[in-house]
Amino acid sequence: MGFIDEAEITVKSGDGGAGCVSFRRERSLPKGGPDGGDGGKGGNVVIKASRRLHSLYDLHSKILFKGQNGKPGRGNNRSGKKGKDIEILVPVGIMVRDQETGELLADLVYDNQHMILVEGGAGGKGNSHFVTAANRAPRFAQEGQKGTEKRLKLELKLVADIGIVGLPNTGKSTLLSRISHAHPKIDNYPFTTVAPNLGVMSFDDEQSLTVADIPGLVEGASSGKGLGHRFLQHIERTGFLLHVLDVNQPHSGDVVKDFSILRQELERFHPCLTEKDQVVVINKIDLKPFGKKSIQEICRSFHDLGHECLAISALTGQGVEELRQLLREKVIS
Ligand SMILES: Nc1nc2c(ncn2[C@@H]2O[C@H](COP(=O)(O)OP(=O)(O)OP(=O)(O)O)[C@@H](O)[C@H]2O)c(=O)[nH]1
Ligand SMILES: [Mg+2]
Repeated sequence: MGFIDEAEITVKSGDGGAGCVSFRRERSLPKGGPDGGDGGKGGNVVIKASRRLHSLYDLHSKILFKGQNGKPGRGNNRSGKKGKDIEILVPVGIMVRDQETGELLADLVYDNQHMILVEGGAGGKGNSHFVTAANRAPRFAQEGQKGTEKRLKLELKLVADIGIVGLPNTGKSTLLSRISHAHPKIDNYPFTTVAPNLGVMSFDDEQSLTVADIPGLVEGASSGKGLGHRFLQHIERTGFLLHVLDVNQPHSGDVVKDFSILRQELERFHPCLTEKDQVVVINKIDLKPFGKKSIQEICRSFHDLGHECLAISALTGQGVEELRQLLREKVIS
């Protein structure tokens, strides 16, 4: 369903460098002791989540990620250089599984979260470590440990920052297309949206937020009406909700009542959905509000109920920039 993106990759950590067999050679010390240094550790393969990325697209061209090998140890007790780690950058919301066993190795859910997927092999010990009373001049050193190879499956379940909810035909997809670069299908009938749409809302300073627009909800969705509750799972993990209401043609004849119908359906699905931070968005203010109340009066009714409220026209763009800035303040902080 829309949000899921998959990739298969192979990761291999670097081999450890070999330990060195060497003896001190100095004019004053013709038979110097062993001085072979240790091999360097192999590089790790690390996975890191970044909120700047939104798809696994970049990974498709690259399928092998390899940590650098450690360098061998040298004489004079000099250790070999450690192999460099390699970092795989992925979007936030990535789950990593072992391809063979299916075991979940990582679930990266916040920005900059990272973990080692395969640890580099240990460097071998140089011959100076193996001196014993019986053998003062060991002629052997340890091999470096081999790196580990794994085949992994990456699965992206985007965790949107903001979810747009509303009754059908209120302008949710129009709003998404205004505040982000997404181009969802928009039309003047209910249930135009049949699967979630996802957009990225970016700001001048390169900050960005992901927004999910889900199909319209109707009264009785919990008993299977309309498209039901099937898509609400996608906004369960969002931190913020926008309730979009149609001020021109409210379904129940009253915008405030429409809002309570919506809240009730969300509550039935999961009470956590009504506890999220949220803003009420009164849409279609380019048209005449239904009934006698003015836009200001409608907004006041929402304020009186304790909800923040913004009046916009997703079609003409009026109030949309204010909404974007409000979201930026509330969600990026
Ligand atoms: N006049 C006016 N029309 C709007 C506005 N916003 C959306 N519309 C119109 O309302 C209709 C429905 O818009 P959509 O964005 O598809 O609504 P939706 O909430 O996504 O609908 P579903 O996906 O079916 O639930 C379309 O004809 C839009 O052009 C607005 O601010 N003003
Ligand atoms: Mg829609």
